[in-house]
Amino acid sequence: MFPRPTETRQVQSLDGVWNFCLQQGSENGFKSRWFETPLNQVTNDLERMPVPSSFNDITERREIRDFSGWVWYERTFFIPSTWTDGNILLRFGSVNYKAHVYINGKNVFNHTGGHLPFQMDITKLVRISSQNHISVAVNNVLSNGTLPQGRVVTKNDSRKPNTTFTETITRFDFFNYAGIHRSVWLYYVPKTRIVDITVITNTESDLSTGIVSFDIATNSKDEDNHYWRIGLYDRDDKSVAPDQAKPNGKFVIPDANLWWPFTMHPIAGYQYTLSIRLYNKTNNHLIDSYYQKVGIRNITLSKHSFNINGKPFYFRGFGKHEDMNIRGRSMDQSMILKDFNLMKWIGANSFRTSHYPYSEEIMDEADEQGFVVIDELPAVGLVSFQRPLLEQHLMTARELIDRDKNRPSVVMWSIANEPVGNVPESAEYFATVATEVRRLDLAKRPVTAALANNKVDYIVPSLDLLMINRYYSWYSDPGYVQVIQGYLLNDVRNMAQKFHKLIMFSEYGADTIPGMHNEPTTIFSEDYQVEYLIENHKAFDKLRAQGFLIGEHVWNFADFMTGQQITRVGGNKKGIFTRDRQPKVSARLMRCRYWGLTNVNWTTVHRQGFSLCPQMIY
Ligand code: BDP
Repeated sequence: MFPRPTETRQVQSLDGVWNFCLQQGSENGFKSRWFETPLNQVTNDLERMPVPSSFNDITERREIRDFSGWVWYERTFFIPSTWTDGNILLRFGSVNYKAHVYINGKNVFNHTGGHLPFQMDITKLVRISSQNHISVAVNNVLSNGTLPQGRVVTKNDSRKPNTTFTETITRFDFFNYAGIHRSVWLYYVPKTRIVDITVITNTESDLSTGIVSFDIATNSKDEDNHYWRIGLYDRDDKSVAPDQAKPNGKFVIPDANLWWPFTMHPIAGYQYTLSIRLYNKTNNHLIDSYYQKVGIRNITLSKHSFNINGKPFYFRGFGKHEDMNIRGRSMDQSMILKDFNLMKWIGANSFRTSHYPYSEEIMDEADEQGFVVIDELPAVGLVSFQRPLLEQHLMTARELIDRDKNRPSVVMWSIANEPVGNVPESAEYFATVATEVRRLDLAKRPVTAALANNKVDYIVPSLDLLMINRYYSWYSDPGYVQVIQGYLLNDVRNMAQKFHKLIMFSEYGADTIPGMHNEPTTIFSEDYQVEYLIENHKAFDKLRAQGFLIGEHVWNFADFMTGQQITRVGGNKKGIFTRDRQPKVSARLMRCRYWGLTNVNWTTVHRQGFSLCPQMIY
């Protein structure tokens, strides 16, 4: 449950500037108990570090940018003197990759895996009457047992004898940003409280009656002494159905406002509020309350379409990254809102959280603005499938589903991106992950994965539908856009015939240096990107006519930083927008394509300039 303040709950942010240092060479902050003393007493090398942020690009020090190993964060904080009756929780939105958390010198929690929240109870460790100290040791090393995988190699610094440095080799191209990436909260909650909420929505076949089923859990051992008041309210705060008195049940809403994706209905992203209140029977005091947003919609797969509220939904959008200059992979509200505005401008209706779960703030915005999300686990480029990795994969799936299970925006779970295809044991591995995801998600969203080529026989049986990443005339035959249509049509028709599953494009794209132009086109120019996209779109349109293609996501929304590789000039440049969110020439092409794929003809769109854009410019 996201830390939201209510009548019974209070929130205090620990975001701000923390102290920071690297643990280098022979130093061992655990043995030397760095968590017990202020960091300025153990090192002269202290930096001031913003939270949330990646640490890599904040300083002018190369060894911090490229660091592999443990880093230490610390700060002090006060607890309000009124926080005496309840419990005090500490919650991190995400820390990449491992975090060991200490409060006043005591280890309170260790967490493995970035991109997902974790929370701990620190009531017994904090002092109300004086300052408290928090330190967090963070490790960003990737191995065969981490999700995603990677490895660290040690190299000699030839300028100084016996001096080494390390390089992280990743199985993905995006920069391995690390640090406290999302907000840190102190959350004061009642001792007896709501601890979990599950909401499942549906519509009756008339599509106008909405059903909201709910199940609420508490940590109470004394249920008999409590009573509930659970209500459902519309956007104007009007009750839409009689209140209920049990922690599980169902609301039936005649003439419901359904949650529709952007461009599918004039009101996109409509959400109700489930008001949950727990009272004490003896004195009628409010024990706890929480307000959960609810979007009513249903998802079905039919032979030829992916349906939302019974209507075919065609995915138009992007593979993205959480990536921005200076702050790296940090949660950043300005970036989030800018990205949603650009996606609306261009006529997209969906995105994939490639290649890891995105911040709750992004997901909230998708719920709110009616963007459809394919929620991806951080399983990118897996090459080996041992038991410890599987355990981590399952744990991450549990954490993600626990976090996002109530979100109307989330319509599918993607359990991997481009795993290698020729390892027989991956069949059982993915079957186990997919089964667990289906077990955990009571809303039974479809399970999918993004596949790089045709060697997918081991994973496909575990998937409800297929996402495919294809780069004809980029990674093969670069410069020859004339190959695209033939190869794509052949490849995708074969897949459709072989597997009999719905298919969507989850990646296609070409690196493009903004400002580079030529005719006839050559790779890396803006003109080549446009030509490349047009040829792909022609193939998509032919495939669409055959009834198994359910969408297209271009790679990538914006340019993003990568590790240093000779195939990347200042990062991956396949963005339709630059890293600072300005349009390349291709943005207008995509705008025509995406709006052209809608049935929308509303005045608002015309006002935004859509009427200037011919339906199909090619
Ligand atoms: C795909 C990967 C994606 C890369 C992309 C590329 O899924 O993460 O960024 O290639 O090379 O294979 O641009």
